[in-house]
Amino acid sequence: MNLTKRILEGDIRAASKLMRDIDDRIPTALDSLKELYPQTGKAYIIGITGPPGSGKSTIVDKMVDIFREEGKSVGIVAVDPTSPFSGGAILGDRIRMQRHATDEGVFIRSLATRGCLGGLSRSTQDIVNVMDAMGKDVILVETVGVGQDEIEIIHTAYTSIVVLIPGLGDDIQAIKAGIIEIGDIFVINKCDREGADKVERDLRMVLEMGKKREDGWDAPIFKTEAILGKGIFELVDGIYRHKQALEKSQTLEKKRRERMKTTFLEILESEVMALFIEKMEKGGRWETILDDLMNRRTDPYTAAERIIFEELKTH
Ligand SMILES: Nc1nc2c(ncn2[C@@H]2O[C@H](COP(=O)(O)OP(=O)(O)OP(=O)(O)O)[C@@H](O)[C@H]2O)c(=O)[nH]1
Ligand SMILES: [Mg+2]
Repeated sequence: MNLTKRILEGDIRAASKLMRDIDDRIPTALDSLKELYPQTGKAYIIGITGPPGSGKSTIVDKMVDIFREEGKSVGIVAVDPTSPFSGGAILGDRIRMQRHATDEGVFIRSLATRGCLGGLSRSTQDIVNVMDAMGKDVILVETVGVGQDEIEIIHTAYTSIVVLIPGLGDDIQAIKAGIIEIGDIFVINKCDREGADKVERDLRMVLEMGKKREDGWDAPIFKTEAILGKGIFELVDGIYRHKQALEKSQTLEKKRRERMKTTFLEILESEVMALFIEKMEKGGRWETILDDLMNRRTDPYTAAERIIFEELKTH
């Protein structure tokens, strides 16, 4: 039986094989992704981001308990852009979900920044699509909230959760610029620690100062103590309420459309780039172009236009 068929039947080993092939950029992976695509679009995608060590994985782990109790199957993608050590195999330390490792209804995959052509966001999307086609009801994407990449990844989610912890101090100002806008739901985790109320007050202030959201959604704040599972039920309920609000206001359709556009542009971009790079490498043209640029015989703008023009002419 072929790989695609096995994946559609929920075969975990087949799915893992495809995900490895995607990582290694094996050309047949693209064929499988094409075949799987019609079966995607059913899963509900949730993004969770926040500072390193804020408890994202612990929260995910506890949410999975609830989803499983409700009979939902779950996919987890842990994006790990900072660690040079991971690469699809780490399921141990950084991801605290071993408890679910033997559960057939939970599929966990971690992802690093390597193989960067097309970007982390594209790779995440591919993996999410495989899990979606496998029939996962809920897909959780965990990413450390530090840079632009993470924000892009979060855009693929329908509900985005931003995790903060006490003791961030003035950092909330720094975070504000980047990730506050993307939060549909906020979590203050590690509420057993001192300062949870202060973070909450600060966050509320920042949220109130910000402009009112177009979709009319008022982002709630949940206080959790994830290691003990405290507040997680309320959080999951908050996700369901957000989902309902999205459906009611037809924003979910809009989000799906936007997500589609991002994916398509990313694929287009990476395919076009791959094409041009291959072209330049083949003809040994890299050196010529670089020489010309170094000697100021040409400028990078003209050089780029020339390559594009030549390519278009030959088609
Ligand atoms: N005190 C306290 N510790 C917590 C809580 N939740 C999680 N932790 C601990 O915080 C540490 C980091 O938790 P993780 O869930 O791995 O955090 P993370 O955000 O996924 O970390 P990275 O993926 O490495 O960025 C672990 O030692 C957890 O046990 C909490 O509510 N209170
Ligand atoms: Mg983690």
